[in-house]
Amino acid sequence: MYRNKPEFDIKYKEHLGRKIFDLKKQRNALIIAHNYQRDEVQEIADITGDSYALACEVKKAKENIIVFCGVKFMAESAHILSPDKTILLPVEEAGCPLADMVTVEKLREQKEKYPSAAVVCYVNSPAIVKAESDICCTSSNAVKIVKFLKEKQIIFIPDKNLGRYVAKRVPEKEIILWDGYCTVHMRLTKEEVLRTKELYPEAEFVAHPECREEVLSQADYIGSTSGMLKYVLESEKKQFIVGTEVGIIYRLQRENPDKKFYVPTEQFICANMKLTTLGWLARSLEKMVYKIEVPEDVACRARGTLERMLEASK
Ligand code: CIZ
Ligand code: SF4
Repeated sequence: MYRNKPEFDIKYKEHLGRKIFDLKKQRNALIIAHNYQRDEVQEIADITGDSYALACEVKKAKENIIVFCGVKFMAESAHILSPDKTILLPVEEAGCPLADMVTVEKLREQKEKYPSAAVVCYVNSPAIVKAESDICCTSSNAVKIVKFLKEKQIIFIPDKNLGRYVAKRVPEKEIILWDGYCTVHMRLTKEEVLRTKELYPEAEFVAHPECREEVLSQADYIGSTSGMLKYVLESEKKQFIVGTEVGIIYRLQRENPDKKFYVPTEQFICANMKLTTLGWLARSLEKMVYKIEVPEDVACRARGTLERMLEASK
């Protein structure tokens, strides 16, 4: 048997950290990380945020090489909005099961069934599906986008929980839901929330709209990761039960050192987001992998869908 010495891990991280830093300088690259990434990846990144904020940062960046620590649809959106930049995804297979629950073929069938409906596409979707949609949305602007559209009927893809959340707030529209869901957010049950509330009666419950309806009914605040960060920062409360992927706790804790955060289930971990480690990040910079490129004919249409969202959420 061999018992590892704790300092080994520290030295290994230091070594990788230095390597990443040197490679980043050498390549003049920018490292960006989603709010659900591992703590150490968020720590080494130049910018952290949600997928939409990160895509905007890529557009603004002066660097031409961007390492996107996140999942594939996010890197695709970055490339769609900044086609002249090199977008690297450190782990090729880091995908999003929710995004994969919608295909162009199935969407076309639905569009034929509801020819006068507008298609609103959550950012968690493949580029090719964005290209077939009328407008994009994020979890923070979905209500605004649906209200903004003149169509009464809306095909909302692919997240049914977010779609239902929007439908409740925009009753004047008919929202046609898609049977897609985030496999991670769906794991949280109402019972787990109630149990955690019993343990921490002073805590407020903040939840992501990708959670089940029964879970959202228990929330004091519902919003995207950016919305949650803002809400917690501005709140006078000192304790929070966090209803989204655990990676967000890194920033919540860093920005609110005097506040306490509780996780309602140990299962709130997105395996795809956690695939990116410091080792894969270093390799990505070293070998310049994996380049995410959306073919220009698809990118051009998907760009229109994303830009219509930017216009509508002004
Ligand atoms: O849009 C994103 O970044 C996702 C997937 C979650 C969130 O609310 O930030
Ligand atoms: Fe996709 Fe859910 Fe993971 Fe986000 S948390 S990347 S929606 S599987």
